[in-house]
Amino acid sequence: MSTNRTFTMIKPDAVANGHIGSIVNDITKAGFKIIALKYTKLSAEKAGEFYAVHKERPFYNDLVSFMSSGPIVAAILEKDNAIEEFRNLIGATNPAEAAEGTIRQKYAKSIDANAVHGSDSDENAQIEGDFFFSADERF
Ligand code: RTP
Ligand code: MG
Repeated sequence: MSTNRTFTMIKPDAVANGHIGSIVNDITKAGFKIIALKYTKLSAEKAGEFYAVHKERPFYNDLVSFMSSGPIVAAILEKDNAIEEFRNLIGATNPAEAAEGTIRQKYAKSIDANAVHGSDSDENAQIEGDFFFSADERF
């Protein structure tokens, strides 16, 4: 189990608003190494599978529909203490509550369209990375 990796997606809102380059720049400037990177789009079925853990939550259907509404960028990132460091870099789930200088504070508009995803545990980082990337897509 690698404790120094996390998984992220640049969500459809940030892609549509032209923030891919700025967000990748913020991520690499913060000291994360890119292990894998992909520009892709989730079908509604795949988005539902990815977010299955939230199935019983009231926002599940909106989340699945939003996450399959346009292309995303998926990535595996490496840094010491990656999960916590990355969640600090992106800020609170609700951008209105995200700290100054965080990715969500800078690029997100709402709690639904909140620019980026960050894994919440080592176990989920592994599962989420495996969802998008095969072994020969990691460097
Ligand atoms: P993420 O998984 O995207 O990194 O976000 P997170 O851990 O900060 O938040 P999580 O609780 O895992 O929720 C996943 C995504 O669902 C949307 N959400 N909406 N309307 C709401 O109350 C609500 N709560 C969560 C957000 O887009 C969140 O990123
Ligand atoms: Mg989460």
